[in-house]
Amino acid sequence: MTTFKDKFPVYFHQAQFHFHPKFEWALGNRIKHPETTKRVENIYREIQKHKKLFEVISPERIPLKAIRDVHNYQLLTLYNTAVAIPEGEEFYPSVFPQRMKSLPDPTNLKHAGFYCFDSGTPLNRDVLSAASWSAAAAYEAANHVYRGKGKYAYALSRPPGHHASKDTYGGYCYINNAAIAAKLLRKKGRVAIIDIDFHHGNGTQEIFYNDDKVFTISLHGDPREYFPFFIGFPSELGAGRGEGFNLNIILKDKMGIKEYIKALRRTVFPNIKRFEPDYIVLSAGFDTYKLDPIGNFTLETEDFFTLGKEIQKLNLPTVILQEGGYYTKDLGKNVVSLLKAFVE
Ligand code: OKP
Ligand code: ZN
Repeated sequence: MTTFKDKFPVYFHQAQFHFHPKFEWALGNRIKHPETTKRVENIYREIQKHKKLFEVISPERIPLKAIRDVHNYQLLTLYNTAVAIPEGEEFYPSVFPQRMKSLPDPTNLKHAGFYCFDSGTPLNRDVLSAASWSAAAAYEAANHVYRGKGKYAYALSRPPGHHASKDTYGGYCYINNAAIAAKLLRKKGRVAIIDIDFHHGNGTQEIFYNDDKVFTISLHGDPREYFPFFIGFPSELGAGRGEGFNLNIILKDKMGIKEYIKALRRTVFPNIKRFEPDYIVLSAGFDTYKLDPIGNFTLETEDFFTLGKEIQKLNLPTVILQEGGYYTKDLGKNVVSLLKAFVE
């Protein structure tokens, strides 16, 4: 008798295609928004090309409780307010009160700046749906691993999540997908989140800053030069019970796979081994790619396999979540290259 191996699960919902941010303000210039549906289309297409390896699964609706575990009521109310924005329009806040004395009202779109920290993350009628389904994909990928259905799962989570905190959105992120996944997994054990996106995972760091059961690790470009600019330094170690459970590693401009692996082996893995996690959540950004228009590293397509193998060799149940990556043409190839390291 022939036995068939389960295919590698890819969680994705069609509603994630229906969100089209138009612009972002980048250093004073209005540019076309980099977080396009072309990104998901390219990944989706590449995954369809490997039908023998992957199975696309549409997630169920995410329990509201799972989102409320990560975000506060006001932020979600604001997304709900944005559902009333007319079709084809989007809203960018232009006043950011920085927690000055204020009475923010999340049912008033003009107050959006209280909850937002950049000008690249528009609100429109589709945000709530697209971000919820993105979170649902992450939740089900985590649940797949949580229930022991398989050791690995991937969520094509788009919009991405790692910049969204409990009460703020920004950096193209509205709901923190990695936090949704980690909150579920931490019910059964310790979780290490490894963020390999080019940008610091500030939202994820903040959500677990006081948590000693979730170790947040981010490797990224220098925040003095790159988004999110004001956070992501090695001196940020966690606080309270969470002290010692946050790790930031700044990598040099133009850095390639050799230096990346060196940072993993020298700093990340010894810390992970000491922590003894039961699960890994991998915030997988591909804006470290050599041709990426936003990131400034020099990884090649094959390097994502090498990088994935390093993490796979930890031999732990791993949930892989899509974060950034803006060189659309090669994005799918890069994603599949990383995922192949986990295909058994
Ligand atoms: C989101 B993720 C570049 C301006 C930067 C924000 C970058 C958000 C990155 N023209 N704007 O971490 O990939
Ligand atoms: Zn990024």
